[in-house]
Amino acid sequence: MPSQLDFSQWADELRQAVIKRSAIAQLSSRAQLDIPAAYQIQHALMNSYINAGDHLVGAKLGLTSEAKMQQVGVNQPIFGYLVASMQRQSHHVLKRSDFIHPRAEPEIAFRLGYKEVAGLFIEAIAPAIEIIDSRYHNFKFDVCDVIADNCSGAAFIIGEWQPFMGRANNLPMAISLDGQIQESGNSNSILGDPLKAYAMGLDVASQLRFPLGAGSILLAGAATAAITLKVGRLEVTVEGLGSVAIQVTD
Ligand code: OOG
Ligand code: MG
Repeated sequence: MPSQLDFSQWADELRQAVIKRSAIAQLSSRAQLDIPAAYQIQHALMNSYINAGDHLVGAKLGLTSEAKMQQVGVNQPIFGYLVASMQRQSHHVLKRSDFIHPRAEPEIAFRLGYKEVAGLFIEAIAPAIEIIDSRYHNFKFDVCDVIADNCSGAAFIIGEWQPFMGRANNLPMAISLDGQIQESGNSNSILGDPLKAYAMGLDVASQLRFPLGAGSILLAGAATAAITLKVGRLEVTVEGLGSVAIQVTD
C-alpha cells in the first residue's frame, strides 16, 4: 500500500500538471489505490492550493448522470472541491491554452444558506458551465485516478443566482457554441432530480469532513456528456433559470 509520502508526491505531481498544462501517467498504473486513499490525495492537492493563498468556495459532484458515466467509463458519483481561482465571470475570456484538453459541461449550481435550527439549506440556484480538464494522458482514468485529480475540475462560471423555490427537476438544459446546440438533456438525468445530488453532496461532505457552509457553491454534475472546448461563445441554458455564457479563445 502506498504511503502518506506517496500521496503528497502525487498531489504535487497533479498540481504541477495543472501549472505546466502537461498530462501525467495515471496513478492507477503505478500503485493500487482505494477510494479513501484517492480522497486523501485529493485532500493534499486541495491543501496545496490553500497554502498558496487560494480559498475554498464550495464543492462539486461528478458522474451523477448516465451520459457522463458512459462517456468516461466510471460508474459512480464522485466529489471534489471548488477553489476561488477556478471561478470565471461571464465577462471574462476563457483561454483554451490555459488547459490541457478541456471539455465543457452544462450544470446546475446551488448556493447554500445556513439557519441555526434547520442547518444547511439551498438558498439560491443558477445555471452553470463547468470546464473539466483531466490531468491524465488522453483523458483516461479509473475512479481513484479521477478522485485524486479533483474530479477533473478546472474552471466554472455561474449565471445569475435566483432564490430557490424548492424545485430543480424536469428542467430542459442545453450547451451551445455560437448559438448551435451541442448537447441537450434534462435536469432529471442528474440522479433523477438534482436535489438528490444536493443530498448526496451534503452526505459525502460530512463523511469527508469537508467544510460546506453559508455561501458555499455546490455543482450538481453535468446533465449531458461533456463537449470538447472550442473557440466561440459557449452558453448553457436551463429552462426557467436562464442562461450563462462566456467567450472562449485559443
Ligand atoms: C470527471 C468529472 C465529471 C461531471 O459533472 O460529471 C464531472 C470527468 O468527466 O472528467 O464534473
Ligand atoms: Mg461537472
